[in-house]
Amino acid sequence: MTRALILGGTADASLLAAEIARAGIDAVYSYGGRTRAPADQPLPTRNGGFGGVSGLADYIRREGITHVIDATHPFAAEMRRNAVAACAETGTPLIALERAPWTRVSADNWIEVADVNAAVAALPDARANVFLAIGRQHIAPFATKPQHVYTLRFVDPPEGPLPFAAELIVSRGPFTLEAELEMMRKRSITRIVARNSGGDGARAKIDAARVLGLPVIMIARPQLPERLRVEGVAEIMQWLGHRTCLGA
Ligand code: 3Y8
Ligand code: NAP
Repeated sequence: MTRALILGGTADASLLAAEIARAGIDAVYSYGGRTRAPADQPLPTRNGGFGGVSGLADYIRREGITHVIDATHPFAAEMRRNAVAACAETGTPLIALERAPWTRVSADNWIEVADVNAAVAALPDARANVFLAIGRQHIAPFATKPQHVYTLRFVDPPEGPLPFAAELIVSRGPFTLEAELEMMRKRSITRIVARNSGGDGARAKIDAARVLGLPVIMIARPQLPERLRVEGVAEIMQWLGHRTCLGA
């Protein structure tokens, strides 16, 4: 009897949860506890860490999980690595639902970097108007270049003071091209820092940068251990042995 654990927290994971609920498959949806009011799901939901690899392995055994679907974000590297290790330890089938990275088109002006520190180094010395669209957890390194005018965007209001002076937008997305164009023009943004999340929920800022001819410092995805990965919900449903109304 199938009992699936969905490691969620993304728009794709929400689409998958809807399909799994529609198919009547026994499943649990898991959030990491990062935001104050995560979106509701049509499945039993848990919130917060498992307690590392051993905590996840214990959870799998205790809850009788038969399949694990890693539908977390491409930058949720620790969760993704833990899922590979815990599923290997417990012999549980694992599949990743992972959207393709965005690929640069000729009209894009991208400076591709490996990580946040390289993104800071890629900023010019001369004052620029920088939109940091990388969330709340990884902005501290930008404090080493305080000469810039920063606009940040968080899902929730910050608990404490920001590590440097910045304009803050609190919004959870997904975002639209029109709204991104209006925001960038209003704030005279001259440069954007983004992570190559892929998917549609965050790509509007990349399209807006192209329209406005703005450079994007694009942070590449972390390297992850090999595991079975697909890009579509229908393929996950087939892997679970269920046909889907998506027509696959
Ligand atoms: C808690 C679940 C939906 C899902 C929305 C997607 C789209 C909008 C794009 C920008 C970039 C960023 C950030 C972002 C996107 C979707 C999707 C996506 C980027 C929620 C959610 C959770 C989180 C966690 C949050 C991180 C933060 C990252 C903001 C829910 C809304 C920047 C990633 O304050 C914090 O601690 C927030 C942390 C991890 C990255 C960071 O390091 O700060 N996502 N985002 C999930 C959990 O607890 O398990 O609250 O409902 C999900 C979504 N975020 O409903 O359509 O699917 O990708 N999320 C990035 O760099 O791309 C925003 O602003 O342009
Ligand atoms: P991370 O750094 O890879 O994970 C750190 C720890 O958070 C994990 O080791 C685990 O704790 C816990 N965790 C993360 N995701 C979890 C989940 N879905 N269920 C249960 N525990 C989880 O993760 P992150 O980058 O902070 O992402 C956290 C959540 O936000 C994920 O659900 C992810 O899909 C979502 N999200 C992240 C981004 C992003 O940019 N990273 C963007 C959009 C959405 P334990 O070790 O204690 O088990």
